[in-house]
Amino acid sequence: MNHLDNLLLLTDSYKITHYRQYPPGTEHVYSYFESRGGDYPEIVFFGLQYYLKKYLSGAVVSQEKIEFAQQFLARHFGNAHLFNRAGWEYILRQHGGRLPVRIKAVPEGTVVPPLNVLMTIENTDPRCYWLTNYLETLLVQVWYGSTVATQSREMKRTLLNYLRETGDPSLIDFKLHDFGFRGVSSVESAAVGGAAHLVNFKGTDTIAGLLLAHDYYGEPMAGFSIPAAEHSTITAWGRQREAEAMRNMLLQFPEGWVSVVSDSFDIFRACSEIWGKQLKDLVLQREGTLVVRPDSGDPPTVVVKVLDLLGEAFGYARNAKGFKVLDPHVRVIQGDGVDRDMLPKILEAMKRAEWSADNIAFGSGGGLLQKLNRDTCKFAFKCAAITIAGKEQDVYKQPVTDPGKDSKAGRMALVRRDGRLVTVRATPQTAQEDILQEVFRDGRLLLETTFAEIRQRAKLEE
Ligand code: 20M
Repeated sequence: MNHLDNLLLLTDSYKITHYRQYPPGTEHVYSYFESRGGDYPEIVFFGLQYYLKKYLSGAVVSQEKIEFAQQFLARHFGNAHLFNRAGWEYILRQHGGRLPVRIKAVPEGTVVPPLNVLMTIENTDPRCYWLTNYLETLLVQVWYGSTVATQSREMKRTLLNYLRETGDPSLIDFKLHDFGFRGVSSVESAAVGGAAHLVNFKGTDTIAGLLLAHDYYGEPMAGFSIPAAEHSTITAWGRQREAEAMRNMLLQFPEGWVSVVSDSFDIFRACSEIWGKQLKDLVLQREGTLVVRPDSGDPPTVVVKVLDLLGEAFGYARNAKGFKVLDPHVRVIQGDGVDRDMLPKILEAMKRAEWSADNIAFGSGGGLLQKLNRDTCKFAFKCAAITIAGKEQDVYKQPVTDPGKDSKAGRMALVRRDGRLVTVRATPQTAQEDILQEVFRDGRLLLETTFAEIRQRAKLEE
C-alpha cells in the first residue's frame, strides 16, 4: 500500500483535530479560494481537474485507509483519540467512501483579476461539516499550476510586445520553451507546472507536463520539441574536436531544426570560426535551421554579440519593421538565466542593436517552474459562511495587523459587470449569471474541460 494516496492523510496535522473545534450544532462549512493580490494583474486558474481526478473522485475512503490513519496518527500525536475515526467511518458507510462535498470553480483557463473567488467548497451532508476545510491542504495546491500559468502568460505578453514591434507575432507559440523538468522539486510538480506552461505555449521538453495534459485533460499532444545537443555530447569529443562534434550534429540531423550548445569553450569563436567558416557551407546547404545556443555569460550582452557574429558570417535581411533577421538557416536560443525579469532585458538589448525578436527563442527552467511560491499571487483559502442549527451566518477575518489579509464574507458568485469579472454576494438572482460551475459533487466529477478549451480561455487579447 502506498500511503501517499491515502486521502485521510493528505492534510496538515492540525486539521485532524479541527472537527472538535467548530461551534456545537455546525452543519455546513462554506469556504473559498482566491488570489489576494501579488505580482500579477490577471490570474489564470489551472490544475483543479487534475487534483479532482487524481485524489478526490470515486470511493477514496476505505476501511484499510481508516485503520492505517488511526494507527499512524496515534503515533504522530502520542494520543489515539484525536483522529476523527467515527467521521470517516460514517463517510465510508453512508456515502460508500465518496466525499460528501460540492466544489464550484471558475472554468480552467479563465483569466480573473485578483481578489475574486476562484473556487468554493462546502459539505453536502451536515454530519460532515468538518470535511470542507480538511480538504484545504490538497485543494490549495492548485496555487502552483495557477501561478505557473499566470507567470508564463505574463512572459508571453512581454514576448508578444517585442514581436509586434520588431518582428512576426505569429511565431509566439514557440518563443518560450520549458526546460524546467530537472529544476523542480518533484515529478508531480514537473507535470503540473509543465502542463500549466503549455496553456500559453507549445514548446516543451518537460514530458511529464505532456502526460498530465494527455491523461487528465484529454490532449493527445500538447507540445513539441526538436533534436538538440547537450554539453556532454559535444565535450565528449574532446576540446580539439569540438568542430567535429558540431559537424556530426549537422550530419546526424541533416534536415529540419537542430540545436547545438556552442559555449563549451568559446561561444564567440564557435560562431565566427566554426559555424561561420568551417561549417558554414554545411549549414547553408541544410534544408532546415541550426539553432545556436549560448549558455553562459551576461545574457543580453552575449545574445547580441552572438547575433552580430552570426549576422556577419551568414548575412541578414531587414524586415518590414526595419529590424535585422538572420539568414533562415540560423537562429539562436537563450536558455540560461531566463526568468520574467531577464526576458525583457535581453529583448530590449536586441531591439537596441536592431535585431528582430524573430531571431531568438528562449528556454526557461527554474525561472518558469520553480522561481515562484504561493505568495507570488498571494493565494488563500478561507471560510466565508457557516450554518449552525439551521441558521447560516457570515464568517470572515479582518486582522488589524494587515488589511491585505481580510477575507470575504458570505456565499459568493463570480459575475461579469461592464465586461469585468467581480465577486458579489450570492443571491437567487446571481445564480443564472454565476461563472462558477459545479465541477464536483459527492465523489463525482460533474464537468470535464479540455486542454483546447483552457488554452482558448487563457488567450491574450489581440
Ligand atoms: C531546441 C531549440 C528549441 C526548443 C527545444 C530545443 C531542444 N530541446 C532542448 N532541451 C533542453 C533542455 C534542457 N536544457 C537545455 C536544452 S536545449 O537548449 O539543449 N534544447 S527552440 O525554442 O529554439 N525552437 C526551435 C524551433 C522549433 C520550436 C522550438 N520550431 C520549429 C518549427 C515550429 C517550432
